[in-house]
Amino acid sequence: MKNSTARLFPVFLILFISLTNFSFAQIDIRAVGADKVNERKAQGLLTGQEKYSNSQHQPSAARVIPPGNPQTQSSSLCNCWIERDNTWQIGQFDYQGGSGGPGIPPEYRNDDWSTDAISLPFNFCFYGQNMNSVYLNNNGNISIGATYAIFSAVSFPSNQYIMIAPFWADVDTRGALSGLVYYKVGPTYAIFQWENVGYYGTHDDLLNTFQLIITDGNDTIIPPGDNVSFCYRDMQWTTGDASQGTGGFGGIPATVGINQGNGTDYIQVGLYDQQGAAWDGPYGNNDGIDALDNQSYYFNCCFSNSNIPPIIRSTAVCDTLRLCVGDTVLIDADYLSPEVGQITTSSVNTNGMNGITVLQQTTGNVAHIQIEIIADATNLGFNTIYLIGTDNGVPAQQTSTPIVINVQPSPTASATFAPPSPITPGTVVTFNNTSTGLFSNWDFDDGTTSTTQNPSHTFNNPGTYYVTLVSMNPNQCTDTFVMQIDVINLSADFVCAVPFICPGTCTDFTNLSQNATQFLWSFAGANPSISTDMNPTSICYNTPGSYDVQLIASDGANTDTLLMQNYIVVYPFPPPQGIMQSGDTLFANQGSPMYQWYYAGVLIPGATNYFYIATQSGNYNVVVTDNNGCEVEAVVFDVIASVNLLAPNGNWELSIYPDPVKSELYINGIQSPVQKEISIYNLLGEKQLSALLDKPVVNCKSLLPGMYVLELQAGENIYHAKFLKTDD
Ligand SMILES: [Ca+2]
Ligand SMILES: [Ca+2]
Ligand SMILES: [Ca+2]
Ligand SMILES: [Ca+2]
Repeated sequence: MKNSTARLFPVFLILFISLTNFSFAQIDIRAVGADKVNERKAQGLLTGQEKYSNSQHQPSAARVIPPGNPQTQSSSLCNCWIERDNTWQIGQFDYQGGSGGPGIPPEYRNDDWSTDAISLPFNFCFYGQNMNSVYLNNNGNISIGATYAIFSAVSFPSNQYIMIAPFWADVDTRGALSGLVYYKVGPTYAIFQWENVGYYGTHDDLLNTFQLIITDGNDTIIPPGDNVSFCYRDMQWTTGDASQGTGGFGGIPATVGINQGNGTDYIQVGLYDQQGAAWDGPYGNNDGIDALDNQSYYFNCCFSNSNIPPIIRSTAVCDTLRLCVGDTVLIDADYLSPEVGQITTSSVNTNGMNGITVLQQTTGNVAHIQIEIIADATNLGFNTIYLIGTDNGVPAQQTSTPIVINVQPSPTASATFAPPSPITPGTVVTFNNTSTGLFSNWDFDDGTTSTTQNPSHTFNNPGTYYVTLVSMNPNQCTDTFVMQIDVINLSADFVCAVPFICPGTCTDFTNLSQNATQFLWSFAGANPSISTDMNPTSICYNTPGSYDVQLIASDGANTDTLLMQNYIVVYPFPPPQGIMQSGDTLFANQGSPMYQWYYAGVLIPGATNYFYIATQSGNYNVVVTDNNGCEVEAVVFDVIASVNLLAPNGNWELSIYPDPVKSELYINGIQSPVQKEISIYNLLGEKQLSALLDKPVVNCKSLLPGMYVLELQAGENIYHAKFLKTDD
């Protein structure tokens, strides 16, 4: 929309401009009244074409700084900015203008005013013509042939304005916080600087800082081959209130570029109307103000009506990059065609330098290239590489940007240390520096450092330490070497779940060591007697006694030993067992706390008394557990079951009747008057009754129906008989 307006606009304006210039420029601002002009702009009634003169303007020639001025310094792609000093002067904005003027000495704060022509003591080549004076206009531009009070910019090309515009927008330096516009003229250059300038109307909340340099084309203040430089520091606003801006943005965009006024010779960098750093090239979308921050642009605007070589845009390209071997640097550059529709390609000429990789390379109206340089030992000293932008104009033009890279040798950092990691707290570590650099800087990662060549250091606390050695050459190139040292609390510890065991049994050990990786166990009196397992199992002890266990835990470098004396207790052997058979009743030795009978190797549930009445013929065994829980076993073969008789132990017999019995059970054959102890067990060996008998009868009425065993103890003799109890 804006571009098409700009193209139609000039047809009507050529005559109009000369007319308006003539008419307004001749009217003294004092005759019109500055307040009235200001009021009209505030009301939106000024077009910017209106221009008034100031009859009280006193021409004062610009000071020309003599050659050899020590303040002159060259700018570079890396640092285009020329610092202002006391050889500069404030722009005298009281010659011609519109709103907000004329400026009043000494600061000449104003809105849309211009200086009188500033003479150039050199030829400034502008599209084929040598220019010897320019006007400095407050609104971010200089012009040739006429002052400009216009505050709303137009897109280039335009056949209206002969203008070099680092930032054509509605600058307003009347705000209290706004800076001023300065300039300096040297023998072969002129510099113009808008320093922290505010925007219309009188706003100073956002400020822009930018610089314009023009030269004779040879001055080294800007890179060779160019005669115009735009250089930016922080840029913060784009649009004044009279250009439909709000809060410094929106409305009619600011224009950055150069315009010869013939509709064909021009350069445009972009049109800016918004916050942020968006930038898609000179045309396309409007651009963000921060895309200009710290940028530099160099142009040769001496060519007339010809294809302009691509223009580089880069902040990273310095005149000399100093790199140490191994350093990595990224360089980004854009090449503007800059003509609408032209396509530029980017490339790099490494010129024999190694370690250069093209990471990004795009082609378009704006071509982008990103290269990575890893400084290589094969390129010590000065190297020159070239970033190149080539357009597809006729004839094709190429811009080759030299980048000088000084590669410095780097040392190699390396070291050894002893004893090896891991170490235990309090260990003194001795470092042996094998670096090639002259200077060493150690960081032990515990808050202490050293510059000793071969330091020793004590690590007092457990942890992982990254000891860093920086080795440095006299040229400040460095290399870094990092060593990991683990400081650990090594401890041997273990437990045995069952440290009290029966002879002939085995036990297991559980490792509780910390930070150990290797283990050596010693088991006195056991089989095996040593083990290197982490958790040894099946450590067997045959002989009663108390035994030591020792564990030596190691992390490969350090050891810790734990000796547990008399830790394993092996119980005495349990008393031997045997089975005696009496009839169908089997007797183990009495007096042990636990018995378990087995028939044919199969556990008989409930058969846990010291005797068992065989209910079927075959092989029986009993496992007897002693007070320590140790077991012993006895076996009896070929038992004949169902022999129901009282066992008299040889010399006399007893009998019981009736059988089955309902209540009174009589025992016949008891030798009186010896007192007898009687007990009745069920078949599981559980005692049901017991009594001292003074006559040979037992009342069995309370017994449940079933088979029972009567046990009679007379002195040292014990007798057994089986009987059946029935219901009444
Ligand atoms: Ca202005
Ligand atoms: Ca900015
Ligand atoms: Ca754009
Ligand atoms: Ca071009």
